Amino acid sequence: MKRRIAALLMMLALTGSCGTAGAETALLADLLRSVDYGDGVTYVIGHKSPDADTIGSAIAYAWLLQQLGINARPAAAAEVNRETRYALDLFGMAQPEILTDAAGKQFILVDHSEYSQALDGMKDARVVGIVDHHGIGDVRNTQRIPVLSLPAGAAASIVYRMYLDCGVEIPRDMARVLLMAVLSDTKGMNSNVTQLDREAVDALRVIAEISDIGALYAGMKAAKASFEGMTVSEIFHSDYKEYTAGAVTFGVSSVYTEAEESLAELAEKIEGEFPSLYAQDGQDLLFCLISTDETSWMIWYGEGAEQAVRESFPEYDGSGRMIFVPKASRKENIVPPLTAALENWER
Ligand SMILES: [Mn+2]
Repeated sequence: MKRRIAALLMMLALTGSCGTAGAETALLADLLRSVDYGDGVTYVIGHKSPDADTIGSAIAYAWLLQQLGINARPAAAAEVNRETRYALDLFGMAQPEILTDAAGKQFILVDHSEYSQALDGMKDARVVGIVDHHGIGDVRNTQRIPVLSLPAGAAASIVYRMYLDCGVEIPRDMARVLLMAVLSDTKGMNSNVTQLDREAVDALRVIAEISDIGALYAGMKAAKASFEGMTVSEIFHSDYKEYTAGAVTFGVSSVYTEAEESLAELAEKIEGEFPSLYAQDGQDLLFCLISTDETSWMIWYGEGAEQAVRESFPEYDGSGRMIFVPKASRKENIVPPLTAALENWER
């Protein structure tokens, strides 16, 4: 009963503070509130190897849900990557609490919807919502929960839209982490961009009070490309995702470097460590996409990995590495053909 009253008060407060929030715009807020969240905390969390979109979406979506009277808290599956840390430091904001085991807890997932990319133990957790831009994963809950997936360059662009649809004003700090997130996933609005991302960035840059988004993204990119003091395993895992296709599991790392001349050096280093990375990750196949702004090199490891490349990329020349010009996107150019090829394999 107390919760109900608190929610009603919150609704009144929102309606009072935001004159434009009419009956139509409050519909999504009502639907989000209608879920049975129980008495405990609901963690809002993104995927493993957290990137800027995963972190920005978790922080901003948890904040939105808090405004709706929901006991939501942002969380992360690991330390944030360098790009994200750079931006959060710049904004004077803290990284979310790090969780190591999902079992027994309650979650809303952002920026992923597959168990293979979720915090360990997620199959033994309760998932009460999903906001994603990667299609539909295998996370299950047969109860009535809000699941929102849209064709967007970043999950954060969807979260931005949800603020509008809930009639909740976006504060400066939330605009900043959302902007950080969209710029990261769209490579500075140069990749995977949809109309939703454009609308989000146009609005967010004003609220965030960040006039030069090019400079913000350049700083993030430079931080990401700095491998100083990092082991090869840390470089490989700084942006690493795991997938399942039929009976085959595979991991794909994406490494960004600013300098063309570092491509060969990085490829050699990672190839040298592949046996131990392979043992560590427990996947059937490993791939690594090393990119500059212009080009990508793909390298791989594991029995059948080269065969998978042959089947997925008919243009592969058999040289042991594959070069993409212009650069390739893991999400757009690498994972879909690999998945399609590997789905027919028997193991
Ligand atoms: Mn994303």
